[in-house]
Amino acid sequence: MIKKNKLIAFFTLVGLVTLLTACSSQTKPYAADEKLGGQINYTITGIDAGAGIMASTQTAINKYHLDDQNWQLQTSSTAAMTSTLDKAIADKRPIVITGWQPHWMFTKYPIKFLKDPKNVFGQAEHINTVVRKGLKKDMPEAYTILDRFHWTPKEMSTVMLKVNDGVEPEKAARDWIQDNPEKVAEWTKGVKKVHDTKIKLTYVAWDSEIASTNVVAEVLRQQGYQPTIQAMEIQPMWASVATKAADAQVSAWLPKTSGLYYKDYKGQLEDLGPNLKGAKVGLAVPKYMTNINSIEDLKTK
Ligand code: PBE
Repeated sequence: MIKKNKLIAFFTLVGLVTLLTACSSQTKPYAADEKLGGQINYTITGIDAGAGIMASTQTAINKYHLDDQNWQLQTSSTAAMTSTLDKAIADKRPIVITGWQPHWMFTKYPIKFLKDPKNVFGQAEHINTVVRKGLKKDMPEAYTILDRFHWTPKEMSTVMLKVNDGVEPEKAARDWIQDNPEKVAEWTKGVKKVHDTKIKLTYVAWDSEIASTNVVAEVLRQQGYQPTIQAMEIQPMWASVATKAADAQVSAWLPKTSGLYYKDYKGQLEDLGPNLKGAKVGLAVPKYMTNINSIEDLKTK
């Protein structure tokens, strides 16, 4: 009898130890002397499937031959990705994410871009304003403001951070406009006020686009427009302006990130050029992963 109890105790212990080891291997801090791939199940943590950065990352997986090791890109959302990043950083665990700037993830977390020697993501990006054909004739005031609208990554970040802190996007946009009257005056100088003219902007609900679209809509509202902004997937957003269902969008990350959509719809819309310069897209890791500095390191280190 005693023997049997001992045996049960022994196997319970073995089971417990196995369980603990299994759990702890998921929360193990980054080990520079072990292969990175095995530590994160050869997984890059991504965002929504339609995002340009997801297509570029898939290209990177192929071009850097990460597919030979069965590296995969996990689809989620920006919110899920940043929350996974948050938890990984809290435990100093390894993680590879799809990263871009401007975004508060680079302000809030100690992360770095990986070098991209094959230039899959491109050096720098700009975000363009794209309007429907005929807008200049139909709404010259809005056209002028949209054409002039431009700001810096830092200015965009101010609005993004506020929204991330829980402020309603419209309120964050109004606050920014109030704090930056000279900037707004630059966009609206000499433009006639209008009265209750409807105008529609479409966007994808990425933090950067929530910020820019709300600021532009608010400026147009103060000019006398009745703006509506509508969030949708990236492809319908491009189509909405091309088919004139919407008047404008300020979310065209180029030349690479939205490049395919731009190519498809170029002839059916008017490109007003950059509203923001100095954006960047790529893969990123926490800075404590000191030996991982290039996308090539994902395969070799
Ligand atoms: N982003 C942010 C988007 C554009 C805005 C880089 C995640 C993308 O299409 O990938």
